[in-house]
Amino acid sequence: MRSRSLGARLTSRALWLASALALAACSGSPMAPDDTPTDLGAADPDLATVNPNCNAQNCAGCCLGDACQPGNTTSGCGKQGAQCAACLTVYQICLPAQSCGLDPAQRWLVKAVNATINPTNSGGSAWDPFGGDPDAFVEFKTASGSKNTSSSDDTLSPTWNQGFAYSAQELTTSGLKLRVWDSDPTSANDAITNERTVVFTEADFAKGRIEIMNWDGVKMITFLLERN
Ligand SMILES: [Ca+2]
Ligand SMILES: [Ca+2]
Repeated sequence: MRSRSLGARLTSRALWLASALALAACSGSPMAPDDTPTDLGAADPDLATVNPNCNAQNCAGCCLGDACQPGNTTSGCGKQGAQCAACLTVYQICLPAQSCGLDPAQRWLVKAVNATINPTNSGGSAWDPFGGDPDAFVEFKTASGSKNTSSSDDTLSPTWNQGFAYSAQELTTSGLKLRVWDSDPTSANDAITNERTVVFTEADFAKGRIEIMNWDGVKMITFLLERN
């Protein structure tokens, strides 16, 4: 039992080391800082696995096997002799710093797909006279102005499939101020939700969608993120 548990500990340490190395390679980090030319000796056990044909000393880009690559393409991204990374082309490019990431200039369509609305407003009344269901639309607001989807009328399950395009830079910094309204022709529109600022993350772009649950009068709403 003792040796078995020691074995498990060693395996877990090996896995940890392997993931740490993989992370360093993905982020294009340089090799360990002590890998200076004076350290390069057969006696140094740290350097046993350094590739003599492609490493931090002889490759400014990234290594693909023995070959040093420029390290600035989506399929081979990296610097200072790190292993070349393949960027996730759904949303990443090889950035000027030679690491994979979201292209800040890329424009993305943020599309309101559909929602489920509570049957009553916060006061417990129907959204419209005579028990009428709401005519929901979504407002998208940024520093440069406000835009609305059209309304999906007389339903607690609106569908829009409409949206607007913004740069990744804007979506990941200031974000979007979103709000759902009930369009009312003869009075001020009823607010189905309060305004909510959504700042998008790389994980949202990787997933290509966000869902918001239990947002005031909205039980659930889905937005898609599509390259524009
Ligand atoms: Ca109303
Ligand atoms: Ca209405």
